[in-house]
Amino acid sequence: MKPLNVAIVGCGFMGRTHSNGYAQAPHFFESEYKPVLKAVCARNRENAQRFADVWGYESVETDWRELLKRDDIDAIDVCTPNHLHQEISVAAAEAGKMVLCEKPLAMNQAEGEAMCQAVEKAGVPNMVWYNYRRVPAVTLAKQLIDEGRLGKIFHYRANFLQDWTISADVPQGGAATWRLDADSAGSGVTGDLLAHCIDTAIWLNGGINDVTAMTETFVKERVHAETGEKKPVKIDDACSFLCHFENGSLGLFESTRYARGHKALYTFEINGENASIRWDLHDLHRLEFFDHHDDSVVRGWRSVHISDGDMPYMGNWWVPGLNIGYEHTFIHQVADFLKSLETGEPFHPSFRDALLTQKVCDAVLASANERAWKTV
Ligand code: SOE
Repeated sequence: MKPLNVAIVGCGFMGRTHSNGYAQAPHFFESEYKPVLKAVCARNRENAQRFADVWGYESVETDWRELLKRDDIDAIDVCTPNHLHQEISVAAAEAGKMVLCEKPLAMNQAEGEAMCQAVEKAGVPNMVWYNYRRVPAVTLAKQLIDEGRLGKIFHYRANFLQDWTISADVPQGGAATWRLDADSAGSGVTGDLLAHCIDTAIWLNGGINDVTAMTETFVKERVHAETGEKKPVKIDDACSFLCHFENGSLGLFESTRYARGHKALYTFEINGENASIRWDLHDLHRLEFFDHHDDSVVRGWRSVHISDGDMPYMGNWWVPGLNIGYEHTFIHQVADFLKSLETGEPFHPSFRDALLTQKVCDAVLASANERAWKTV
């Protein structure tokens, strides 16, 4: 097996999901390549060392620039807050490293464009961790749509609902709450949650032409965790938008961190001329399917349990009837990335694919600010 020497920058929640992906992929998916966990980088050496001990990283760095000088590292995994994605990814590409970047690609379209140019100029493999494409039920939805089973698509509807920032005592900034600080995150739910919905939507239903959006920031001031100072909150707590897809269908998207009772309710529904599809992250191994061609006396929504060996990815897991979960989406992403290295086929979503989502996010925020339709 050829080693793929990986260094990860950042060791929070996402660092764990990716590390588990590297560790598990070779156990379940055959490949010429095997990820080797070479280094973890974090500003705090103790945190990095603890992470290295848990996940089996061979070494620790506290400055990501040191990783780029090392010949024993092939790929840089950027798991930092969003404001560091561009600088690290561009420098990594210029150093000839493959770049695997956490979503969203960047703080905005201009940064994203610079990142695409850097990886393309360097000719290095690249990918963005929009992991929900690789939930087997979502991959199956893509197959059903591509086979034409839905026919002409009229509607695409998606939600991503959470409730973890309702309390005004949640601070902004710092390790656990940087997503509330515009300087680190760029935006709120738009770049964090809607970005997932938009990536899946573009993948399943094609490009988005234009958008009209509204955002709200319900808690106007929060204490900054690092300075203790109370500062205005500049991220969007909630965002909804309407759009036109290039295929003529209409889109309706909603995301919030203020939907009491919902922790991570990502759902989508697609209505076509012949059939409809519905999916829900809380029940991620099921795909709901309605086929208008069914015999009318038994016609209705079916709930298909995605566990048989002929369903996407499932032949590599347990026996029919047994579920897999959230962490497997990252394992699938690693397995597919290794396959792309083997075959030389480009991996999707690439930086360029993720830039499309970034453009929609920018248009959504501009539309909400200006209270006007915006072309993407
Ligand atoms: C936010 O709470 C978050 O962790 C996102 O950042 C992830 O991308 C999403 O998959 C789950 O929710």
